[in-house]
Amino acid sequence: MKIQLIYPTWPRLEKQTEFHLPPHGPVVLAAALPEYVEIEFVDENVQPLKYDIDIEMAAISVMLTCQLPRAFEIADRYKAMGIPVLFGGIAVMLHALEVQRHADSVFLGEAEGRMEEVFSDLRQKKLKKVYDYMNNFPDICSVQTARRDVLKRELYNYRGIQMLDLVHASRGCRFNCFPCCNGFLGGRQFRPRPVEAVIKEMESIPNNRLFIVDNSLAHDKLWLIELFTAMKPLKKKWVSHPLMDDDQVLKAAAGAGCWYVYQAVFDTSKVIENRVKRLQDHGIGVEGTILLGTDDHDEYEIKTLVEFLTKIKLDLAEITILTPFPKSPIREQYKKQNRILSNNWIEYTCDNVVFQPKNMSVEKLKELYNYAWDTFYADGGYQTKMGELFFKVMKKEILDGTYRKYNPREKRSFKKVVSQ
Ligand code: B12
Ligand code: SF4
Repeated sequence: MKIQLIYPTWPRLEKQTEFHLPPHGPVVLAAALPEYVEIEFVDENVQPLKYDIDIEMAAISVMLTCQLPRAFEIADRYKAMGIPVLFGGIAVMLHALEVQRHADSVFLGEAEGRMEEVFSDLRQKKLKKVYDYMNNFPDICSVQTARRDVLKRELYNYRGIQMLDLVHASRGCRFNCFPCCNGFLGGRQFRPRPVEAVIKEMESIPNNRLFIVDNSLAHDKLWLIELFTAMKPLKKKWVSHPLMDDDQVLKAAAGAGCWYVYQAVFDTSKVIENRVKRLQDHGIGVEGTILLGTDDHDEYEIKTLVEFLTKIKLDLAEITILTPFPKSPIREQYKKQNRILSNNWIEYTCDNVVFQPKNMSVEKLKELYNYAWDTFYADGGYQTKMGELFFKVMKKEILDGTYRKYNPREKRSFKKVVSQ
């Protein structure tokens, strides 16, 4: 049985250099499909979608809200051709009712252990309208090594530089930060994968550079140390979301190849300044993630924050405009206050103002957003600073003998690379 698995395109942040990472949700889903399912995978961000292939179903994987408009176009076209359309992924869970209008079937939740049911229904032409597994999480041990073989790897490079492969070591997050939908999606309970399963998956990836996409690596100190200790011999270099601010953890992370981390910079306190310094002292780069437009932001606050970003010497800054995504705590608040200005999902890219800011006009917030990017990157653009980070990783790789020139067609396994 053949299906087309589609990852629709989405608009990138205008101020950021356009780069494409390999999708993650679809390859993790692919590992959960029954063996008899043959997959033709299309990542529309890097390759054209062709509708003239012989398939029994179009399966559309949607991660971002701003991916939905394009996903709906694709679904409507397939439905008009009489081909059943199944939707799944993060944005599908967040926009379940709206998605149902464009789908034959909608899958909500995590896919592991649930796909035999869906495909057996498809075979009998009895697909259900909704498969609802929200808050009914599969055993974390059932998460398999993702099927990266369905990707066309040569499409993921930036000017000849090898992009990172995405991998996850845990699900869930016990925090419930105001702009985030992860509490709704993966639940408030931290669910670590067994370390052996993660290491087995990492070993299988023919790329020395990884992005560990876990919500945050700040939940369980013992598990983190166990994970990093086991990762050390792999000599991978990796990027992640925030790391636990603990000397033992930072040391173990640096020893395991931590290249840089994302760190939210939400105020100008010593706590943030020291945290960034501690990371950098361990040789870990820092990409600050900065949200503009919260209720305590006025023009003065934003300009002071931007000055602080430069002062604390972040390696990179991803500055975005607060966006009230469905199912996030902040959206509920703004809805009650009648402050949502647009529900046009294509604008939910994090560089548009889609709500009424408290202390300034929409135009002023947009102006300050541009000011923040232009000021932070005044002495070298995004590309230059990103280049410097890549230079750092190359130096680390040369030092431990894992550096190799990128050859997209090379099929060597990672094991051969480390034994060089
Ligand atoms: C990786 C990631 C990215 C990568 C994506 C790379 C790529 N090539 O796709 C990058 C870094 C580019 C990215 C960017 C952004 N991201 Co992001 N990202 C994530 C992250 C951390 C992980 C996603 C993931 O891999 N999850 C693990 C996989 C295994 O889970 P999954 O996708 O749900 O898949 C499972 C099921 O859903 C199911 N499934 C998946 N697809 C399908 C399909 C079918 C048919 C079926 C049946 C099942 C199914 O099977 C899988 C296994 O169970 C999530 C947070 C999170 N932890 O989920 C945020 C997240 C998705 N991102 C978010 C945001 C806000 C953004 C940005 C808009 C803003 C920003 N600055 O971060 C930008 C985009 C800006 C722009 N316009 O360019 C929000 C989503 C908001 C929204 N509603 O749109 C999230 C949820 C984080 C949050 N804090 O709330 N992101
Ligand atoms: S922002 Fe990060 S730490 Fe906060 S709830 Fe979301 S995933 Fe968890």
